[in-house]
Amino acid sequence: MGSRRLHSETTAEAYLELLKDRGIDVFLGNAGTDFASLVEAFARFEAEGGRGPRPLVVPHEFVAVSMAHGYYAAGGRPAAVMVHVNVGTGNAATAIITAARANIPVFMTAGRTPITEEGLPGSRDLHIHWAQESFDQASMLREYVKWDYELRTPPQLEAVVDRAFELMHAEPRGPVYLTLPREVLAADPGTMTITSPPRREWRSERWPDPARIDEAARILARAESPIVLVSAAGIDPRAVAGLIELAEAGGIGVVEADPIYMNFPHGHDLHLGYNQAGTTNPSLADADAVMVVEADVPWYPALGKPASGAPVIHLGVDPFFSRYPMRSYPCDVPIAATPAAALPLLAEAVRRHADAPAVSRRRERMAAEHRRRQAAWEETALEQASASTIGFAWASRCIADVVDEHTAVVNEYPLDRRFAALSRPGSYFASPHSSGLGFGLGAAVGVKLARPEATVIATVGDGAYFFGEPLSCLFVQRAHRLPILTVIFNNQQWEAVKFGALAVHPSGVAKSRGRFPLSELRPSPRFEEMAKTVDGHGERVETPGELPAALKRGLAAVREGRPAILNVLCQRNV
Ligand SMILES: Cc1ncc(C[n+]2csc(CCOP(=O)(O)OP(=O)(O)O)c2C)c(N)n1
Repeated sequence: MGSRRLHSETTAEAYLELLKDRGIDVFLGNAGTDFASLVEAFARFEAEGGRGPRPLVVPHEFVAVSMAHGYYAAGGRPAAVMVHVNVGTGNAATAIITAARANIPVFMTAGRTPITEEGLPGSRDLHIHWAQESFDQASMLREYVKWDYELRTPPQLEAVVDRAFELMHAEPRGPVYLTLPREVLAADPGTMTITSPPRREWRSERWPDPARIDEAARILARAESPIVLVSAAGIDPRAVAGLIELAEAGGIGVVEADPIYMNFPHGHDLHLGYNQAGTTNPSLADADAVMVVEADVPWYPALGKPASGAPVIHLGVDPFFSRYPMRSYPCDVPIAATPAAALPLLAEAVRRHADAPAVSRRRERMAAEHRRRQAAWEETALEQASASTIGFAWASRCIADVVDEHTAVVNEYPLDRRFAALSRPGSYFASPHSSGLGFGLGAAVGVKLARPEATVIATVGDGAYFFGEPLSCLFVQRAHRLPILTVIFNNQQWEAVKFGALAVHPSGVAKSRGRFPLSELRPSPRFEEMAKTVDGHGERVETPGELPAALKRGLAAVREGRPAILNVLCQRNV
């Protein structure tokens, strides 16, 4: 067992060295006076050679946490985020809700106003140090973090950090929250010896119950029209491979239900399309066996359900979504397991139970349906190519056309996957279902941070763009050399709000008058001009024919290292 001696003048210094030792490479900070000893420690590392993570200043807390989210989703490694006491925590809260609902580990930390009113290095010396104290600072986040704690004294540093790490990684994963009082960070920790590498291993796949695998395999093998509904398994490329193996073993159609990742290749002949906000895939009603894989909302019961006789299997690390207060999907066969571990076993069991000619028949039938649906989508996209206004289908299609094997798309809603044929694991990241608007911009910059060689495209609505703290994101792109292309689908409204009114009041006054107060975003700003503030590239695009070349120009600017913004004037249906 190894150990390391830390030679640190302050606990802050030891803390940063410890984070680096535990695999934290980036420290996303939005600082205040609580950071005093961390600023000093980073300055010392700069002078003496890096012993800590790379510090990146991020001018808004929501962006910092969204970046950590994208960074983990794309790279599989958590980032440290630190914000200023209670006020910074408040600004970060929406992004923490998002990370929690997506099971994304974030090492979330905040200063804590000095405890003492005088007498210690770091004691209070400003008006804010009284007014920023909370009775219970962590209570703001407690419902959405897996663990919270305050670093009370330097000797517990290693134990506290290791506890945070094991719990954020334990399944189901999620953010943790640690507060760091100023006196503790400023204190001399004395000589500190840490265990390195740590003896707090957390990697442990959840293997499925073999009896449940067999039961599920029999159901899937015997069905005539079995389908899988999947949302989030694709964060792990092994799960994508496992899903392909399962689908092919049983002739099982796959529907991506409001997908958060690329879960199953769009072009695979068993891909049957999508469920997306407000629409249920037609295959659901025809299915005589349904398997839900890492999907919190596999269908919308108010709009359509599987046939009552169709057995339902749920597979996921937490197939009951235990942190959701209410969720009532029928479940006949629960399989609590890591999808990447369970899917190959299930595929193998299905092969054992299935009748090969029946599988071929099913597959042929599904493949015909796949081709029919794809042809219809193709037709819609091409029809929009000659419209006078840009439609969402055409815009989605044009974006997919510029995607190569190094591109990642981060989509906060508008990109419609039916028209964007993505097939590579890790090529797509969408807004998690808790839908705290603004996620997309910061997450996209985080993806770029995890994969500096990748071309990153963020697709956002004009509404989402406002929420994403765009100036902070542009600052980060230039300051930290993380340029991305942002494509704004600008329909000059919050159309989701309008759809909500129509769904609840289908023949109401709003509909008959064609007026939807509180949903219009007019006059629309010249979003493209924001690029000028960071020497980036900005364009306004108004007609379908202009879009392909504009995308190419945007990407060329990004390749030169400049942030790019396309303000695309468009409507969902044209
Ligand atoms: C923080 C936050 N505030 C408000 C909402 C409610 N909301 C959901 S979608 C939406 C509109 C988004 O507008 P835009 O990105 O332009 O997409 P559109 O609805 O026009 O397609 C709003 C306001 C939310 N999800 N999150």
